[in-house]
This record gives sequence, C-alpha cells and structure tokens, in this order.
Amino acid sequence: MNEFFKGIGKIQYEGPASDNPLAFRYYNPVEVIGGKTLKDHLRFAVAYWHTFQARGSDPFGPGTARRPWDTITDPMELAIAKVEASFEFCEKLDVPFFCFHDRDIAPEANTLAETNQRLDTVVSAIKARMAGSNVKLLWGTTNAFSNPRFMHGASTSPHADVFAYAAAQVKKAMEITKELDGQNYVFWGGREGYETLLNTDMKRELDNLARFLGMAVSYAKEIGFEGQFLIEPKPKEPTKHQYDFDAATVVGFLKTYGLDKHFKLNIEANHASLAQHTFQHDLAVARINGMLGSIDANQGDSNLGWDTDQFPTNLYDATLAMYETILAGGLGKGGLNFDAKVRRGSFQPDDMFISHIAGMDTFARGFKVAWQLQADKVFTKFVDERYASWYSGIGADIEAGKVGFRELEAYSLKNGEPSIRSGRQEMLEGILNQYIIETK
Ligand code: XUL
Ligand code: CO
Repeated sequence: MNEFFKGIGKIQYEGPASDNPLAFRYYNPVEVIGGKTLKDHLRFAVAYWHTFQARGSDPFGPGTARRPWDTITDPMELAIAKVEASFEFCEKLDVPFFCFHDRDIAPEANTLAETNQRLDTVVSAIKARMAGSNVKLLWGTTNAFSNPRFMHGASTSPHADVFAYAAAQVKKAMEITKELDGQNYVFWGGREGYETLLNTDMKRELDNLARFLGMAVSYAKEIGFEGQFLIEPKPKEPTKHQYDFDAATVVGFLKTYGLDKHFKLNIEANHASLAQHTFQHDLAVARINGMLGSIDANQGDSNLGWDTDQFPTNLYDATLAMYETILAGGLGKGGLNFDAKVRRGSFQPDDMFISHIAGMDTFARGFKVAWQLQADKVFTKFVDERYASWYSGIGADIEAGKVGFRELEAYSLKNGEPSIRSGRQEMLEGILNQYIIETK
C-alpha cells in the first residue's frame, strides 16, 4: 500500500510535559472516565471536505495547500487515492470516524447516472478499505449547494425540477451512507434560504423543505436505513437568510410540520456564533428538547463576521460544550466532527495532523473539566438552589396549574415585596476558571 504521510507515524499520547507537536498532550484515547474511554466519549471525526478537498483558496488568491496526492491528475484516480490517504490519516491520528458529502468522495460527471456510477466505484473502494480498519462513517450528507443548478436552493428551489434532482441526489447519498454503515445522515441547508423576499414565496419554500424531509424519512424506512437523521442549523451564508437559522428555529420548524420525532440536531460552534449565540446556548436548546444529536466542532473569530471554520482550540468554549453534552447524557450515535480547515498559511501536510491534534487535545481537556464540574455538581447545585421557590408553596402551585392570575394577585397583595437573591455570576465564572486550571 502506498504511504501518503511519510515520516509521520501513529500519533501517541505523551502527556502534558511533551513538546512534540505530533503527540497528544491531553487526549489519551484509552483513559477511562465514568466507565467509558475518552475515545468512546468523544467520538472524533475527520471532515473529508476540509481535510481532503479544500486547498486554502480565498476570494483573493488560489489554494496554497501542498498535499501528497498533488501529482495525480485523473479525477477518479485522485478520488481513490484520497480514500487511501483518508484511512491512513484517521488511523495514524486514531480518529474513529469520518464524514463526507457525496461530491467530496467522487467528482460529479456529465450526467446523474454517470455521477452515481462514480460514487459506486469509490464506495466499493471505501468499503474494501473499511473491512481492514477500525475507522467508521459517522455521517454522510449531500452537497446540493455547489453546482450552479442549486443557485436558488435545492429542496427550496422555485423550480420543481431542481427539487426532483436534489431528491435523486439525497436518495443516492442515503443509499451509500447505509451501504457504509453510516451512523447518521446530515441535512445542512446549503442554499435553503433566500436573498430577497421580493422574489420569494417563503411559505411554499418552507412547505417544500418539510415535504422533502418527509420523503427522506419514508425512504429511510423503505430501505431499512437506521441511522439518525440530523439537521445542522446555520443562520446565514451562503444565503442572506437560511431557513435553518438556529437550534430554536429548527425545533419549531420540525414541530410545525410533525417531523420532530425523526430528527435531531447537529450543532456547529461557528454557526451558533453567526446566529449571535454561544456554542453552549445552541447545544442547550438542543438538549432541553431532547434533540442533541451530534456536534460540528470548530470555532469562529469574534472579530470576523463569517464562517471561518477554524480548528477549535478555545478551551473555555470546549469545556462548556462538553458540559452541555454530558448533561444531555452524551453524544449517542453522534460525534465530534472537525468541520474545520487549517488556515491558508498552514499549508504543509503535517499541519493537517497538528490542527487535529490541537482540536482533540482541547476537547479531551474540556471534557475532563466538564466531567469534574458535573461530578461535583458545581453549577447544578447552585441552579437547584436558585429555583428552590418552585419546589413548594406558591411555586409548586403555579407549576401544578392550581392557580391563575386571580389567585396570584391575591397572593401578591398579601405577600408584599418578593425576596430575591444574587445570581453570583462572577463567583461562578471564577469557579469555572478554577476548574479549568486545576482539574487533573
Ligand atoms: C457549512 C457546513 C457544512 C455541513 C455539511 O457551513 O457546516 O459543511 O457541515 O454540509
Ligand atoms: Co458543519
């Protein structure tokens, strides 16, 4: 077998004292916390599109990336080489999962039939390689946003033929995800949104989006696909207004159309921040609705207003994200997918490893801190006490539906001025810092 990343061996855990950039300092995959290994808690995944497709181009210049497959020019030969490279990469990093869009793994041909044949060829190669590997598919998805035919959207296109084409594409992508034993299937609304209401029938587009998702649910049943369906919210980019704006919007949408039993959410850090939410907020919205399915782990830049998809190295945010995940009971079938790309200046092949290692170390450390925070009930105890007035007396009567405005007026007239306590935000933030610094 051809080795692509020569000179880089299996990445080892060397502990916090290590100065080796190609070693883990905090992520020890076999370390057991709460009866489960870190590897099983964190369920890391590599995103095929950023790591094996993207080359670092931006609106001001071409890609800068140097990759071990650069000499291969034939598109299908290249696609097969990337399958080999991706397994070598995941195995060396000890990442248990990968994720792809249909068009990442096989280039589009002139017709849909030919494109599907190409997919079959690459899927066979992936399946063969998977047989001798522990690396699995976390999720598959469809790229129904890059091709110009999707300029006005896919399932929300004003053109019925485009809706049909997108359906055909998702049908095939679901089939290959099933074939590769994918644990989830993601719908990210690429161009499902609008630029201006002057040319948009928003009601019809939302109805069609729901119709489309309903068809996917039916087809999954038909073919026996048991993976979890996920919707990935994003407020803007590429369209000015994306229909899957944020977690709350998606929960409301799914409930409106009676689809909530069939979907969970894939929460992405940089999408939450684009919606002016914290990562923790959108995870919490998913959690309280019983819909936290998976995570796209990355980070934005608070000085920039777009989806920068940086590798997640912010320990504070990672800790709070892991805290929400632990409160939700873990990731289930989901995982932590690095929907992240190296900066344009990080052009060397070893940067691909270094960036993932930094992200994995950040989440491993964040997880350990979060685990300790919940084990010590640091915040839950405070929150429980803060809401103590709901456990008896008038609070319990309100929650039991025993009283209305009339009774509450009578109560307040008698009770006088309510007694309130400090929220102690700064104290709690100080304790959070203490845990981040001191947790072993
Ligand atoms: C785009 C994005 C996508 C989805 C999969 O912002 O996050 O890559 O994760 O389509
Ligand atoms: Co994403």
